[in-house]
Amino acid sequence: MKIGIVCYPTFGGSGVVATELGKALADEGHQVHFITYSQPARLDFFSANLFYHEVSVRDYPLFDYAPYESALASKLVDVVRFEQLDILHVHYAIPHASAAFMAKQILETFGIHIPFVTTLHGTDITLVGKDPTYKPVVTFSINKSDGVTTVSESLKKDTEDHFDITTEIKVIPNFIDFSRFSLKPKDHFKKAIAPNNERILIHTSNFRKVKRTSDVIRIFQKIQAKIPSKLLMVGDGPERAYDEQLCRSLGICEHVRFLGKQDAVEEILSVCDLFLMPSHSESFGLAALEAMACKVPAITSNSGGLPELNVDGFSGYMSNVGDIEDMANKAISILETDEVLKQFKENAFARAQDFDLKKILPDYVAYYNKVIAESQKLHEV
Ligand code: GMT
Repeated sequence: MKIGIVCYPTFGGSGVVATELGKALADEGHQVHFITYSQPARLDFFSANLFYHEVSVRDYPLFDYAPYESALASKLVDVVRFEQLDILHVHYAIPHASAAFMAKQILETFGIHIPFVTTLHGTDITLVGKDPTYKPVVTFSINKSDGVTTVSESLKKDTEDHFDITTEIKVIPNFIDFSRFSLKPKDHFKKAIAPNNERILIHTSNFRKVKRTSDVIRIFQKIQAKIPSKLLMVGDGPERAYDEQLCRSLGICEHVRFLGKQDAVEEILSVCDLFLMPSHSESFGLAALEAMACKVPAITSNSGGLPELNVDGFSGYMSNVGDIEDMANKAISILETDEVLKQFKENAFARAQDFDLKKILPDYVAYYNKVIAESQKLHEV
């Protein structure tokens, strides 16, 4: 199959899923073309089946806002025609789904019928998409997609509850590549972070408000008061400066390290004991899955799709959004004894295996085949 993938090529979860999916499809022999405005973060190697087409937006004095969506649609038309793609898969509704729809209409004028699949990842529905600024376009482009997937049942329900959806949505959850995410021997790093064998907690995110990173700091403060421990804050974003300030005012700076954006997050996870994800809303929680794959249990909120990933009392625990006390107590119950911690680590790993890339990839391939077959049938008539 020849597949075109459109995504935000950044550190965000949707870009990671799109890139990892493309790499796995290429490994299986499919030809994969990424069409984005810069090289996706995890696509920094050579593979015979992987191609990258850059969307460049021409600046012009008239434009206060350069029309990225038009540039993307034009690029899609160009790549589909030249590379003779079979299907487009766009990740994140805004503006990728509407650009794909526009490209599809233009391609029809050349007698080319290409179906497109839209994968909804979370904030494109739960935050930005619901906003009246975008809602009519998001609704229209979801309904005009030849296939629509969401990363959890919860996101499917949110989409159906908040938009006037006339198309069938298929749930295909996030996945994990165990050839990358597994325990790495990083004892020297553990010694540097926790020289007195303290427990190590970790949070990874883009530090947006929705992640409630200040809750992470406050939960940790309560844990630290009971159990010798350290906290690693990985990633960067708008809340980081406030969080650093909060650590100062709580007097816990010597126990908290802000590491910024990190490529080899699996190496850091390998030395950690517990993952904290108190998000206000989380459609799946890929970062928690990455932690579990490295045998790190998770304390999460019970929002969105997190209950579909984190099995309460097994791979970690869940609490109501904002219940810092409960999250801290549950974390302490895991960290208190080596035996309990060891059991939770094994459980987290076992749960992660349900989302092994090898199990999820065939769902995408089968879905592409179905969408292509339906489109071909439509144009035979
Ligand atoms: O978590 C983020 O803010 C990034 C965001 C994205 O779209 O890049 O992640 C979303 O997609 C991930 C991959 O499908 C999901 O695992 C995350 O749960 C989801 N984030 C939210 O719903 C907040």
